[in-house]
Amino acid sequence: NNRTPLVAGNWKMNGSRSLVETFSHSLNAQSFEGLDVVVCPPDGYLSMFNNEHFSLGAQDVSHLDNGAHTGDMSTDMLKELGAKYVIVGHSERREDHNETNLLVAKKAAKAKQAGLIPIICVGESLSVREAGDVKSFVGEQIAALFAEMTSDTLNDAVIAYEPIWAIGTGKTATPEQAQEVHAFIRKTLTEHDEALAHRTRILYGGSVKPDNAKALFGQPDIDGGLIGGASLKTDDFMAICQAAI
Ligand code: G2H
Repeated sequence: NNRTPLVAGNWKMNGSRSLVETFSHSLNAQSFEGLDVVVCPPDGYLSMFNNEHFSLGAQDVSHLDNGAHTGDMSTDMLKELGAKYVIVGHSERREDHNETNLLVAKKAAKAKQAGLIPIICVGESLSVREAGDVKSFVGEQIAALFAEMTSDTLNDAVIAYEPIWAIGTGKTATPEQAQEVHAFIRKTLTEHDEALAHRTRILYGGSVKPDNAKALFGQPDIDGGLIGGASLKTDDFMAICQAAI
């Protein structure tokens, strides 16, 4: 395939001004030929980066333009702060803020419309997996996107498969388990638009570490990773980036 691999670090509610400086320095000292590298810090840190060799992303965005929505950030604000990407529908937002498939689809559509690249997260809980319902569950999350977006508007969007049972738990999906769902997601996209399915980058997320990254990224339908815990240490994050090249 000719998809450019992508590694995105999701700092979640972590980091500091000094970590921003450390990352700016370390990542700019490196060149990542043939790889897109993205760092997604809390919004307030976005404009503190000096990002010559990598891009910035936000961790969430409002599906609305502006107005009386205390605490929310708009696509235009994120763009002014330097974001090129935005994560939408992370399981922590779905859980902590009751975000539904419909809202996530609206956020993704809004991001695309504003010229941001959405990294749309999907993935099942342990109970869904144990019940054998992974494909119907993830299939519904993908189908919801097409209710708000066409294959034209989904163009260039990124999908991240993050099994909830593997997030921050140290339990990674095996490369085979991940590949099976990635292939399913690509097949689901194919049913809508074959060219879109071929182009779309599908990232794996959930306890990716330097020592398991290579095997995961080596799978045919895994086009990089969304990295949480290991994205807070420059050495680990850069080792994971190297594994994707
Ligand atoms: C999944 C992932 C990054 P971690 O949430 O989004 O986090 O790598 O810590 O499991």
